[in-house]
Amino acid sequence: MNDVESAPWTREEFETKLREKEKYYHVHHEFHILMNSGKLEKKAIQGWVANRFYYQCAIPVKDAAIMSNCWDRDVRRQWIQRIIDHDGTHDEEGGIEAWLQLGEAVGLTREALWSQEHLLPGVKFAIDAYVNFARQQPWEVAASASLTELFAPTIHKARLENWPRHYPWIEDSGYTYFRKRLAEARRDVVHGLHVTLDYYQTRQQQEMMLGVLQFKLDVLWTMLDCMWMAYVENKPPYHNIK
Ligand code: AHQ
Repeated sequence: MNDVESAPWTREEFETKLREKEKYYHVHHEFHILMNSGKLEKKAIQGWVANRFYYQCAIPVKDAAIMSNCWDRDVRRQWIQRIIDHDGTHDEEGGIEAWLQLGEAVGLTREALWSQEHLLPGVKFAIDAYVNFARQQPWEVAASASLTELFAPTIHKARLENWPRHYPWIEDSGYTYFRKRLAEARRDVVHGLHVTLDYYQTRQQQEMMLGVLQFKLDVLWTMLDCMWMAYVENKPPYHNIK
């Protein structure tokens, strides 16, 4: 390997490499393409909301795992906001409550979400892989996996623009989460990017980080593969077993 190829990328070059991963973001998955063009049946929307509830509940657990590995008080004082954003506080509800309202807005009960009765095995495996990754990796590596949110504002905006038109049966109260997340994702990405651009110094480390981001992109993509089988192909696990 000659010197030029092994030289670390500048911060700008590194950030560009990260942003080039947008093409693998799950907004481009056919499930989301059908969803945002109004082609999903009600049961597919309900299935997505119910399965994504497990992801929303996993995020604060994942972020607590990151904090449990982090000895830097200043980082923890910033990172804890992510947990509060989802769990809420005694005074103000958070994203998990907003997602329960999305569940009710699409015709599911809160109990149906909490019970995990719609949770597909493959969706659970993908999400649990992300939580376990955060438990086992150095906190900076787990933190950098959250940078798929570089691409998240687009997807929340797409839902807010397309769902009311395509799915008029969904109550407006369901959109609180997407509106809330627009600002939170933008704020979280600033911190996540700072941690990432500081931590990965050598070219080899920077290349490794692209692999970390691809792992998280794979988590999101795989979740939708499972939902495609269940709610578009109508072939949930064991559908053919009598
Ligand atoms: O609602 C989402 C959320 O709270 C988070 C936290 C962040 C992380 O720590 O990995 N990622 C994330 C994401 C959320 N919503 C997803 C969506 O499609 O609505 C996108 C997802 C992400 O981009 O990782």
